[in-house]
Amino acid sequence: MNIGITVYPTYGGSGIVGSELGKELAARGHTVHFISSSLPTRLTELNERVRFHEVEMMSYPLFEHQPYTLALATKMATVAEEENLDLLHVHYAIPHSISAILARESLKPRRRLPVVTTLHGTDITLVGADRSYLPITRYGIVQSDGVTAISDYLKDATREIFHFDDIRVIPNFVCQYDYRRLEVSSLRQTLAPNDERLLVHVSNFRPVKRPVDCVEILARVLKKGVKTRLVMVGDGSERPNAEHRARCLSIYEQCTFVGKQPRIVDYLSASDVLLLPSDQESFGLAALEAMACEVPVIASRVGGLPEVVTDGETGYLSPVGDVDKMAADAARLLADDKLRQDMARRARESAIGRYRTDLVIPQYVRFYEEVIAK
Ligand code: GMT
Repeated sequence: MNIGITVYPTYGGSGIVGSELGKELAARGHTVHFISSSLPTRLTELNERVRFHEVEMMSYPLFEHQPYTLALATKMATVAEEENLDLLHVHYAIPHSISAILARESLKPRRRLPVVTTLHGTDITLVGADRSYLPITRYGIVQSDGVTAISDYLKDATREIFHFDDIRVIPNFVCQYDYRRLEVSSLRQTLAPNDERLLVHVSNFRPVKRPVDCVEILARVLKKGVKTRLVMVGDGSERPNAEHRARCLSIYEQCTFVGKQPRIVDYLSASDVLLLPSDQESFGLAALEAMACEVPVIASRVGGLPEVVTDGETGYLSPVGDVDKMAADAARLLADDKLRQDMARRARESAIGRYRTDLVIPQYVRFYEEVIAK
């Protein structure tokens, strides 16, 4: 198949999922055309089967805000014609599904261009549900030729908010070969030089991820007498608040803020437990990637996280903001090697057993075939 894929190139899990999906499809013989404002971060290598088409934006003094949605629609239609696309798959409903539908309609009746929209979470629960975007988001979803969601939770949320439920749940996935525990003793030595246990948090440090809670959890774990450090991977608006809180609690020396990192697997492989205390999480790709690297997860019991993390088996779940319980669970795990190692093994088994690429990518391919055949 010849598939067009649009993602947000620089930010968030939906861009990662769309980019990895494209690479996996290409590895299975399909040709993938990424259509986006810049090269998606995870797309390090372009070749005959993985191509990139940049959306060009004309600036004009009259445009207070550049009409990206229209420029994207134009590019989608152009690529569809020039590259003979069979289907357009957009990740994140706003504004990508609207652009895709405009592109599809502009090509009628010359060419058929089915549109598949994958819902990732905040496009429904935060942005899409906002009064200013709700009707147009609903339109984009209803008008798509096929809609997928990354968890049962998100399908249910979409039904409730948008009264629409013709949605196929296709979960996020992880490559079992790329995401596995590596030997990274020198990184571990740098991050935990005195043989401390190591907590890790990986996110884009937006308020919804509650990174400040990670610092609160570390403070409580240390009070329980477990020698521990925290490595904070990523960057975003909450990072200064997390750093400030660590200074206030006099534990800044036990934290390492490393910013955005290209080799997340190395940081996961160096760590003992992942903290994901999010306010909302429709799936929790960070949890899945950690589990694949044998890192148990301490997370909030929200959204799709209970589908990914099994409480007491592959990690522990707590109410949002319950840093006391999260710290108690973390301390127990960090102090008990046998408990942690058992959980780490089960975490990998669960991640690979349910979400490995071989299981999930064919679900997308089948869905495309069904949509094209409609
Ligand atoms: O929350 C983010 O990091 C960004 C956001 C996105 O759309 O890029 O993530 C959503 O999609 C991810 C990939 O499918 C999911 O793993 C995240 O759970 C989801 N985030 C939220 O629902 C808050």
